[in-house]
Amino acid sequence: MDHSFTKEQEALRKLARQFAENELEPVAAEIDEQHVFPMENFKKMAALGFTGIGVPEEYGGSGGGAIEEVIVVEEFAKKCMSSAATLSIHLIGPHIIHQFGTQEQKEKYLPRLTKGGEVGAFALTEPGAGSDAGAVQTTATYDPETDEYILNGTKCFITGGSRATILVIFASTMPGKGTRGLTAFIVERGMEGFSHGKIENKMGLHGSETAELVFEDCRVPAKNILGEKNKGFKIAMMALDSARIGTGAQGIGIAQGAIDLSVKYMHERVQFGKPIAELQGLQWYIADMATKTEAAKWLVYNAAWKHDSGQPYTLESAMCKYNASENARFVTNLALQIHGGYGYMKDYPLERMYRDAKLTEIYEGTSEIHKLVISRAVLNK
Ligand code: COS
Repeated sequence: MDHSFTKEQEALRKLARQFAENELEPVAAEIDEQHVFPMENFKKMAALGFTGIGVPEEYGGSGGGAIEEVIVVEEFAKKCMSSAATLSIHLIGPHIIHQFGTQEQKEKYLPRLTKGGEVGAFALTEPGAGSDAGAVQTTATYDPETDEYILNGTKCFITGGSRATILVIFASTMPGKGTRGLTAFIVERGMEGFSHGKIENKMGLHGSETAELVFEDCRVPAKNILGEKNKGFKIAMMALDSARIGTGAQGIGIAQGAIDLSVKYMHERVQFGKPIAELQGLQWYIADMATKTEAAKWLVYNAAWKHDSGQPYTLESAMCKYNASENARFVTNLALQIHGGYGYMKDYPLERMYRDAKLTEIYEGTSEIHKLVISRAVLNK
């Protein structure tokens, strides 16, 4: 059993770390404060190949797989969770178009979503279809005269939805059939009848815009169906299995970032005549934070390795996301506590990280949904 990363993966980590330190960290507080999506940083990510991870070079991608995605997202999340989330969720689009798209769809959309620097989005959730993803109410009705589908409905909480130009959205082509009547469509910004609604005012992740999407008689060519008609639910589930590894990577990254800050602070901060690193109560906090984060990392790396080696990984992806997200909240909470009053102030990054970490327990499936997926697999249900 060999746990080591390849030389190329180590070099990628170095590149991602430098990018995070030089480009992401300096703007992390500002984009949080101003609630802005850093489009110029996204373009820089594209120029360095980060937005094309997992897509072959022939389509403008930079190759690699889930392990490479984990490495980059983990490094980004140490410094700026909004940027890590933006990249991680953007990657769902190119990945599923590459996996399920026709040759024509791949040639048309992948170069734009990879080196082209356009933002992608994945739109499944609706006001009445969150954890119960099969309850999608957006409809897609076929018009045989024009060979188009007419989409009507509203999506909500869509990460990157206000910036995305190429979106994979899920609509019902057989209303009443639930999970067995959903179809995935590739929708482009500019298609008549498609617009984004309000941008949400969230607790955290302010540098990643979360938007409502509105479809009002939006005509989408039938050739934009992704995969098979009425097989969209399985595409969504497979996309989420993969995406949840990315969320796990966000969780381990932000946890490690919080540990790094805490270690530095504990050596610098003097109370009772000595650095607080010498206080056993806080040493035990650090021991818990480091141990649990190390365990979380290996669950994430293992899920990524199973993904890349072609093995089933639904269970591992659910476990790693559930564990890494709960650990991210646990660690950022203790890191804030170690920083005391300073941790609660906006002058330090901990209060932002604490708010940002919380979302990992909710998006891409809640912890409760992951416990459902895990228990079903363990109990063979
Ligand atoms: N991969 C492939 N297929 C899958 C799958 C997976 N991981 N999970 C389920 N399926 C298939 C099932 O095999 C079943 O196929 P058949 O119709 O051939 O029998 C079908 O999908 C329906 O599955 P199931 O009966 O398990 O559906 P449920 O309605 O019980 O829902 C959960 C399953 C709860 C797991 C699903 O709705 C879910 O993941 N919800 C959370 C959604 C989410 O994460 N939202 C967050 C944000 S999206 S941006």
